[in-house]
Amino acid sequence: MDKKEYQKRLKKLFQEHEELTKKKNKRIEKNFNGIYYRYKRPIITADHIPVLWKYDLNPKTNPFLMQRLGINATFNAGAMEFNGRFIQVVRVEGWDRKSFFAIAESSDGINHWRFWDYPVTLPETKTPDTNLYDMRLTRHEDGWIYGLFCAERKDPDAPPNDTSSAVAACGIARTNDLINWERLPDLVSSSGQQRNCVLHPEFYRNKYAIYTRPQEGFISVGSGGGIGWALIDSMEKPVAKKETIIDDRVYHTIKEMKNGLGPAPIKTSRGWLQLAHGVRACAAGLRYVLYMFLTDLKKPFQVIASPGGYFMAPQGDERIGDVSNVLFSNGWIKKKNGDVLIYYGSSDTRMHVAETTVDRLLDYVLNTPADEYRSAMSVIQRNELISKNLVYLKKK
Ligand code: M1P
Repeated sequence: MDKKEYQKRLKKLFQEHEELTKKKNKRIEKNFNGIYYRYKRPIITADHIPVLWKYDLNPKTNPFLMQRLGINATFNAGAMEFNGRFIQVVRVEGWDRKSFFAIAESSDGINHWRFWDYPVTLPETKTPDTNLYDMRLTRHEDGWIYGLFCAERKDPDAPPNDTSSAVAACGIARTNDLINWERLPDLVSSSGQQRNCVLHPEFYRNKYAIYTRPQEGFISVGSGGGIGWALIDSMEKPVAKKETIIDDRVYHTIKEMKNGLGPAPIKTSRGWLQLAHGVRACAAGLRYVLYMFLTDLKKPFQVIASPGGYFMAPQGDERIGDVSNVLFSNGWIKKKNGDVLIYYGSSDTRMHVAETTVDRLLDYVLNTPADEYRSAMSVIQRNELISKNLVYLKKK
């Protein structure tokens, strides 16, 4: 490539990236379900990754201006407000299939997401991690910001020809500035595998409380599963002596096969709003949807409202990606005015945002009928709604 062409391509790369980050998103008003608004375009994609992270810009060492370290996907981000800005800790996956964390920032939580200069450098424990992903951020009342994430390693007990068996553990790190991270030991629990662990923001009886997801295998939960609750004495030596399942998987529901908590819960006057994902198996593979429930303010392990069915399911382009038919959320932000921004990854490929309010979410969890587990009951629920509506319309 001659010098002129090289410079032209280089300029175009930066221009295209700039244009992408400057594009404004549009709220979808059509077919609003009264619960949340979706936005038209994804908010963070692999193309949002800075040019400097992918290309060697020196013509001497990269004469064809090739991507040297490509990015496959940007998804499943933790989120929080930090110094007046909206922050996502994005799971960034390279062409090499390794995920790492990188912080993207926006001034309104919806538009113009830009990555910080460098990805997060997370220290390792004595047993190096093979893959890290799905960080849940918690601003704990002890003053630290904690990140709990999946630390995946090859199963040391796997036979030599087994190159896929893995062990998932709950990795833990903390920070004050989102730049310098202190790595703490992984959570110790009696279950073989842990993913989807979330730190509750407040102490419970002077102990730290962690929502867990005990499972037997790396993919399958085996006889385990459900969203668990465990108390630990210290984050420096995190040991979950006992896990109690607070939200189980149930036959023929959206969480028949497995489930896992999403972000740290939002505290409201009526209880803790909880967002989770539920998984079922079908001919097309696993289907991941989001669902919600409410837990008691004083006993956050006690479910007090549990709307039936899913809250959000993959739609349109969201249905297609690296792992299709998946919605996954591990980040949301409650704004001071009561608005809530829900960040969700689609099909393990890109990030989206949905917009709602605490009031709407409370109405949703408190007034959506529960799953009654049988078709006949579903018909009764719907008939009741229709009859009530007919009476109301007649009176009007
Ligand atoms: O591929 C779908 C999801 O699979 C895992 O979630 P879970 O532990 O509930 O099965 C995670 O790898 C998640 O990142 C991914 O989106």
